[in-house]
Amino acid sequence: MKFSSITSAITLAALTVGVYADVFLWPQPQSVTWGDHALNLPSSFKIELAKTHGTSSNLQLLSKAINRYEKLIWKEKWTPVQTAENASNDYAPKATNTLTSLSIIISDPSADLELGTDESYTLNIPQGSGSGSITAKTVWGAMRALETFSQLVQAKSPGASELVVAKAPVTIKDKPAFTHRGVMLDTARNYYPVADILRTIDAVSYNKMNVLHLHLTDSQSFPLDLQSVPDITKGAYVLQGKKLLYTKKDVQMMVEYARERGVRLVPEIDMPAHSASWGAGYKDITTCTERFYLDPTNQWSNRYASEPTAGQLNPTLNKTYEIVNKVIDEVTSWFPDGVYHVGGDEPVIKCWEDSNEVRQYMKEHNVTGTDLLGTFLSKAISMAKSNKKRPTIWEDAVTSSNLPIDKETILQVWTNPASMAINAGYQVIASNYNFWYLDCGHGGWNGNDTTYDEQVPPPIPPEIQAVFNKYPNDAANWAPSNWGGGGGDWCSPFKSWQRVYSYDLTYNLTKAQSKQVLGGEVCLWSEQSDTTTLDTKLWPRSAASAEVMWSGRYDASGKQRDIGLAMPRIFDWRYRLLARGIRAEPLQPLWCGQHPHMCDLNYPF
Ligand SMILES: *[C@@H]1O[C@H](CO)[C@@H](O)[C@H](O)[C@H]1NC(C)=O
Ligand SMILES: *[C@@H]1O[C@H](CO)[C@@H](O)[C@H](O)[C@H]1NC(C)=O
Ligand SMILES: *[C@@H]1O[C@H](CO)[C@@H](O)[C@H](O)[C@H]1NC(C)=O
Ligand SMILES: *[C@@H]1O[C@H](CO)[C@@H](O)[C@H](O)[C@H]1NC(C)=O
Ligand SMILES: CC(=O)N[C@H]1CO[C@H](CO)[C@@H](O)[C@@H]1O
Repeated sequence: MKFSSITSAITLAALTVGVYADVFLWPQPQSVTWGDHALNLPSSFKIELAKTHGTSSNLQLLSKAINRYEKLIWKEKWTPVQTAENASNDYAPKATNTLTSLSIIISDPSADLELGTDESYTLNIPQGSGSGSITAKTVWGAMRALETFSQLVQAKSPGASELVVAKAPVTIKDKPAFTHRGVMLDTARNYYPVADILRTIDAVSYNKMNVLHLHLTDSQSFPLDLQSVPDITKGAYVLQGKKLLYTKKDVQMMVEYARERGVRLVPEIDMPAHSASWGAGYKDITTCTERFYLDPTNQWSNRYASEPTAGQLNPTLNKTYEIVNKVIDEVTSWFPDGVYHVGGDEPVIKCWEDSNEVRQYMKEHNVTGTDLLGTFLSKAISMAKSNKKRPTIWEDAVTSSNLPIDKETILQVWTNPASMAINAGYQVIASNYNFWYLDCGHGGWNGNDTTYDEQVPPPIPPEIQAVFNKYPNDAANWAPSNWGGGGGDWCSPFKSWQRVYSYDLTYNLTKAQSKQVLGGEVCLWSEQSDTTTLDTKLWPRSAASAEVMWSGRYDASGKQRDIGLAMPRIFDWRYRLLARGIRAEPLQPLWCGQHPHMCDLNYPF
């Protein structure tokens, strides 16, 4: 009798210590060890910069980051939405102590944010009362550590206003698998207000990504208010009387906002194709802008452009290069990052051949359209280099046409295997559209497309039936557009988070070749996206890519990371992004997060 009342007293005491939910981190650090204590955060809890390290202006940025994260943890008071995978992972600590502060030590505070910046860090939370520590080489690594720390902190109980770090002592040793970890956003097919870009920078940094690549201009619009070419904004969208522009002030604000969060803004002005919008102000330097993008045969091979609307820069005129030079000089001066994207994708020679002037030039100089493309890109690349920028271009000009482009250029690989670009001598950024194009799977967007009108599956066309007669096993692949097919979208299906997560950036590459992969970018082309859809299209799928690029496709033991094990963490992370103001789309019914693995495709365990 007496004995049992003592046991119940002990049980009561344990309950007042609290039972904390499991801790979910995203992206997964390279190494974590957990303990079985808990640390309360008193309201006096402080994150401090150790006093010993000089006066680099980067430290002021770090101070701002410290302020942000101090506010964030108290505002967020995170209560995990995901239930622990095993009930025993919801844990009752052996003891509860106090975390008085977190102290940051940086060894190289003047190291700048650039391609290749060291972002490694070590984060230590002790078991007993006292101070935790972050050690990092650079302030940029310390910013990543602050993000991780914020994810360790949770409400003491659901909805409580006290904070706790559970599972202490915690030791995290971390560094990214790839140096270039980005999101590409197309601001030309549809325009995004500046606030959207700032919010995207927030989300990029929460995911420990470090690049926002802005595909600023395209054939449809030129939203950049450049001063050196004043007529260029005649190519900007005007919507209900309002010109949709990014001014120099806007850009400076975005650049600074991004830098404070350890994010590089890489600008792209696409050329020589995807540039009809230049023609609104400078018609004489463009070709085929008055054309429909297809010719009357409607044959793809006879197109003037790969989508509406047609128009390319004329590569034979001195005036073209004068204007291109002004544009590149000014854009590179607005965006301080060391990398500049020259564009270069999807050139269509027929658009050039449409011009009498260009045809005449080709004849006189005995050059092909591909020669002209090589000349154009080489000139644009050397303009970027003369502004001390490392040029990047979309890969297809080099891999499809074998052009002799400066080997310092980074090739962004989207359609061909990375090995093609690497074997040709280039470093690459991986963005294969089969995995990382976030616009895919949304149906077609052409007007007057009657292919959707199929009330019943159409009969197999005779020429396809003939193939199946020969290769019956392939017949299962037959899918009419609306009946299991692509639904009028060139890159369907939709790339689900699992598909995004499965992309192996170094697939089929040797160790030596893999070293040439700088990282990757998920891409959102904006034909069917604007401010109303931005967050749901980007998040949480870009977060899946962020873990691939930070943690790597394989863990320390060489094992491929598992979609099943990632599910509960990304489920919780999506809710955390929501709490931070990012309208990330749901991945599953809430029920699934509350019943771990009960929504799995295969019988659990
Ligand atoms: C949960 O518990 C089961 C059964 O003991 C075990 O097989 C599984 O690995 C555990 N999962 C995790 C994530 O701890
Ligand atoms: C264009 O520039 C080239 C090289 O600078 C020069 O030789 C040529 O005369 C120029 N052509 C015209 C039409 O100005
Ligand atoms: C034109 O160029 C081709 C390929 O470089 C070459 O074979 C041909 O002899 C040239 N023709 C003239 C007239 O120079
Ligand atoms: C794999 O690598 C080989 C050799 O580099 C290359 O020829 C092939 O196209 C690659 N295949 C894929 C699917 O990447
Ligand atoms: C519904 C519709 O407008 N259909 C038209 C689409 O374009 C073709 C080719 O010009 C016309 O023949 C259709 O009438």
